[in-house]
Amino acid sequence: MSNSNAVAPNDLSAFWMPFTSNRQFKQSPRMLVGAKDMHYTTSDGRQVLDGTAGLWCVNAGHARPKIVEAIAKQAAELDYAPAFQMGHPKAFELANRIVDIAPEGLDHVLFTNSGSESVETALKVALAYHRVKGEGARSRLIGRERAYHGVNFGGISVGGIVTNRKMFGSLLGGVDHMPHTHNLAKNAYSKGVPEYGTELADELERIVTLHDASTIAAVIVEPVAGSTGVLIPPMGYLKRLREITKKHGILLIFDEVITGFGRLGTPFGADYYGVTPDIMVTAKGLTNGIIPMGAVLVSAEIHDTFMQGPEHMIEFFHGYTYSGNPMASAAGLATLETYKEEGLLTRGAEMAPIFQDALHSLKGEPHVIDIRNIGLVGAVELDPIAGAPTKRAFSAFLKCYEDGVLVRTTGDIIAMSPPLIISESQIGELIDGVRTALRSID
Ligand code: PXG
Repeated sequence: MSNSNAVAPNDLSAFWMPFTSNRQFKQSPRMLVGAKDMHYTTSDGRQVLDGTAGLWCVNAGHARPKIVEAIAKQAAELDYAPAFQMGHPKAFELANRIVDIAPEGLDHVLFTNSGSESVETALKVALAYHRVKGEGARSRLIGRERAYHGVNFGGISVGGIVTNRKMFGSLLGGVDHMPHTHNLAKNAYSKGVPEYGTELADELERIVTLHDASTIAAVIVEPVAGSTGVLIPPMGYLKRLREITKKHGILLIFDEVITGFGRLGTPFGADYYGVTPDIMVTAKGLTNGIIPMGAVLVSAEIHDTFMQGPEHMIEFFHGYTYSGNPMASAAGLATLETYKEEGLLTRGAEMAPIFQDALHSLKGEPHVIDIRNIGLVGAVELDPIAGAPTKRAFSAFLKCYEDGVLVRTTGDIIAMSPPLIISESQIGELIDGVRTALRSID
């Protein structure tokens, strides 16, 4: 393929790549040089089916014209505006459009530049909210084992992935964790929301009893834990967390960085489960992954609590140089328009049964010990090679890529989260790619 971008850089050493086996990559690089709709183009001119929406973010597919045009136009019109004590119209417009599609009761938006920053922002809002209300003793944060809430200090403190935590000292104090909800013995090969384990939500009552509710600020959970390998909470679990938090005056934060913007077949995970949190953390799909941006939604009750004191005073001492920046706002607006025009925030619900059937056809293939799915998220868990965890899934990933299909792996779990525009035949192609890989690896 003649594409001037297709020339691979000749020295890969300077870039220390994120969450990557750098030495393995630099020995045999996997370089992407183009993308359109459902496909990437590689530096050697191959087409690769995107089974992961980039990193769970390109929900409308790649290089969508409306978004591309909006960014180009915005760059020429207003490239940057100071984020503090100044405004520009598109940030306000985008906040309104987000509130329009968000669950009822989430009425105000703080902008960030990533999921990790959205998490930090949400935790800080929660702590400050109680303090402004005169309940500053509520300083504890409760997360969950195996949770992923980004990579900054608050996020890894409430997060529960050991490899992401163990190198970084004692983290935030006053954090406790609920147990994760993964239960292969009872829930293996569940289709959609698994049946067993609702009572795990009652562990929150135990934690509240241990510390006393008056010391707890917030509970944070992913409606579906994505990064750790697609752990879908059991039936009734999130409703129960909502009841317990409400009863004790504890804020409930949903980290919807992955589940937001149509991934489960509903606009947000909160809609899928019929549970509204006090704070919702988003990023990724907000701008279709094109320009980094996150948004934290809060209830009117939380927002209004801060709006007091002298009017010339800053109400919340927090924000980023790029909060709501013009380029990201333009990308966000065009993305939400694309979702709306094409019905993408609910298309996942139509495609989910097709995806589910295709995915579960992998039962019985070599190494497979579980398959799980919800909306357009799927996971295939493999039996790890004794003494070499993660190796088998990584081999499957490499084989898939060689054969023209992009999947993600975490531990020995293969995860899939294709763009929401995926067709039935492309679902077949994706699953067949995984099947071929499973049959060819050790
Ligand atoms: N919260 C959740 C629930 C996430 O999944 C973040 C926060 C952090 O977002 P940023 O934008 O700071 O990366 C995430 C990110 C994967 C994968 O393949 C998942 C994420 C990022 C990269 C890869 O599982 N999730």
